[in-house]
Amino acid sequence: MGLDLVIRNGTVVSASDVLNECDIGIKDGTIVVLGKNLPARAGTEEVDAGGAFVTPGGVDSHCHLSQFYDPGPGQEQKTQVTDGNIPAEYNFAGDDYESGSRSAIAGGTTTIMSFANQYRDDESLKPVIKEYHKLAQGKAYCDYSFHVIVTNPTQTVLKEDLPQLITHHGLSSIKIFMTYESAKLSDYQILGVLNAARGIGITTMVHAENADVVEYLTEQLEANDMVQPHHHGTSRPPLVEGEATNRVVALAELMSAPVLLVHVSSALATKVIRKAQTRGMVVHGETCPHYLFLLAEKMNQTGFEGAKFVCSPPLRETSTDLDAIWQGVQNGTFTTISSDHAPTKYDHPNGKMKGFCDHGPHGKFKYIPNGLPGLETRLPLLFTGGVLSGRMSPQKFVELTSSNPAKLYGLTRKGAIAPGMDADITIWYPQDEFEPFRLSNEMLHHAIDYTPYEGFEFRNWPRYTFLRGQLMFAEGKLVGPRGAGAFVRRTPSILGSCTPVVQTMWRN
Ligand code: DUC
Ligand code: ZN
Ligand code: ZN
Ligand code: ZN
Repeated sequence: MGLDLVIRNGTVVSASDVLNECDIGIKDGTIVVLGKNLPARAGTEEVDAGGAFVTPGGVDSHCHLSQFYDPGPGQEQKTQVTDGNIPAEYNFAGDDYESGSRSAIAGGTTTIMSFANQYRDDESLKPVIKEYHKLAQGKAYCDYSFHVIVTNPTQTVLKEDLPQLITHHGLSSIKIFMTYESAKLSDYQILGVLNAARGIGITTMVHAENADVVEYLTEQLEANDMVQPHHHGTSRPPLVEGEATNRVVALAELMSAPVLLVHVSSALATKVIRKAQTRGMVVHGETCPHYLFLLAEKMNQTGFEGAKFVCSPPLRETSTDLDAIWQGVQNGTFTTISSDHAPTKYDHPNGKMKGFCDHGPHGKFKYIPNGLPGLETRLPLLFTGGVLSGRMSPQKFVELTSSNPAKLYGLTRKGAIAPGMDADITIWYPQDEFEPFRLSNEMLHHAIDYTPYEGFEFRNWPRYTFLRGQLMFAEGKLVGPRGAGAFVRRTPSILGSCTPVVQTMWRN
């Protein structure tokens, strides 16, 4: 067996083990053997990973690319994009598949899952799935899949599209919203979605915030001229997330359906999830680096700069919430840590400044697009602030950033360095050879004009990123081509999807 590539002597980490001085043999983009002193033939490439951690390429199961996820209060949703390019008149302020996936690969992430957002007046999910294939095809630097956001759960969606989602489209997850005028579903609609998704292997991701509370508090704040960016946080206190989390867990229990709470930010929501798990429900939690490393004070800056940190759920006020999220990471409440990369440029009329222009002397937080950039920084932040700071073992790091998201969303060839898996591999620097540095946005590969982690110290960074055996990123430089990334079909979740069935009279 002639190997194409051997990665030598690395400290190879899986979700369960750390293998010292281990070689990885790769053939045709697949890992075929692990061992010591693997043989090389003429033509076998060799990479020295001595003294360095070698981890499976990151799987980022939550990012928003080429997406107009919330047009903002009183604004129409954009019409459909049909030719695979975002029309110039959209004056798009976010990341598309090219810039987003470029940023992912430069941060050690080899698979991303982004969203295909059903238009509110579409009867079916099919058009938007087609549209997102066009938006992504040929542009990506890493592999990708989609979650479909269901904003209009018609009978076509529930009875035709969802049952075909896995078999026909290779997609095994959907996302629903409990907030945002343009996306939110009623409890009645949520029950319908959960009932349709249960038993067919589809994971339902839920954005849990109470829409009415947000609307009410926002009105009260506006009446008192409390409209600056940091009041975005005031309008969404932890109870907003806690109540909605509790409600959707109850709805899921009624339907015996698995759910995944995305971007969990508060102690309250974490506790609700933990309790549901303890009584045997399949309730997964996802959190994000910004809820582990940033607090609400970031929104409280001079001028309008606080808008750079506006996301939903918001950054929390005190370390009580931040510590509870860390605890949830450590005790297994969270299944995955994703970036929730949902960026817009700051200095752009459709970016963060949209909340300023034409909205009075302080701007108005309710017009600021929600979301932060974070695809490229997710792994390095967690490596420095988790692994190297002793808050997370290397195995836990791999579990939460790669193995679990792969299993949860049915990516059967991703998330592990083992024979038969795709050779998606991230090699870090040997720790004693790495010069710590402070991050500045110019070092990043996204299309965004800021990073929330400006000035943060990093004590390691991915040195080489391989996608199916192809070197894509090396020592700070992109070396692989645009279009190397491909769409990956997914299977049902392989992380358990059998919440105990509540006996019902109404369902036969
Ligand atoms: N939800 C997300 O998942 N990302 C950004 C904003 C939001 O509301
Ligand atoms: Zn969300
Ligand atoms: Zn104020
Ligand atoms: Zn998101």
